[in-house]
Parts: sequence; C-alpha cells; structure tokens
Amino acid sequence: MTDLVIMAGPGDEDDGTDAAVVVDTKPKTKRPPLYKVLLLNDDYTPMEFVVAVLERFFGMSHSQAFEIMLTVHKKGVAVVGVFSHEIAETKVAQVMDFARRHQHPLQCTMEKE
Ligand code: TYC
Repeated sequence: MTDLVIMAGPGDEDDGTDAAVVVDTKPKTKRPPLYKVLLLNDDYTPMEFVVAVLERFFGMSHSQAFEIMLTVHKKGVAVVGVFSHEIAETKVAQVMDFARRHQHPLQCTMEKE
C-alpha cells in the first residue's frame, strides 16, 4: 500500500548513483469478515423453544433470551450474534438441526456484516 523509498549508496551526499529500495510500510494482514446470525419469526415454533435455543447455542441468560425472542416475534427478525464465517455456519447448522429434530419450522440464517 504505502511505499517507503530508501536511497542506498556510499556517502551522505546524493551524487546521483544511489539505488532506490522500495519497501512496503503497511502490514497487509486484513481482519476476517464477520457474519451476522439472524433468527426469523414464524407462526408455529413455541416461544419457550426459541428461548431455549438462544440459551443453548448463543450463551444468553434466560431474560436476555426472552427479550430477543420477543424482538423476533414482534419485528420478524433479529441479529442473535456476530461471528467469523466458520462459527456463524456452525451456529446456523446447530439451530436448524435442533429445530428439525423437534419438528419446528424455526429458521436461522447468516449474512455478511
Ligand atoms: N411467533 C412464534 C409464536 O407466536 C414465536 C417465535 C418467536 C417463533 C421467535 C420464532 O424466531 C422465532 N409462537
């Protein structure tokens, strides 16, 4: 990105024979992108089941889980966490599998932040 030019050659005076050495001054490591995990409302999944999901897979307290569940119920969707791609994928798979095993239509998705 940013270049630093170093003049390398014998002596302190610039006699026009110095070689230019170009080095990168900025580390090129980028932070990995983050993904929002979203929980979607539906008409059939019991409220207590959604609360249990938020406690189990997102480490929420009961009151925190209840609050987020109500937000999804009223608004249709809510962000329940922000993670790396791999962790977000795992959370979505865990929720979808748990809901399927209990025969609830609960939907969980992810999107890039
Ligand atoms: N709307 C559901 C009901 O009335 C409750 C619910 C909340 C379902 C949140 C899904 O992600 C959800 N039983």
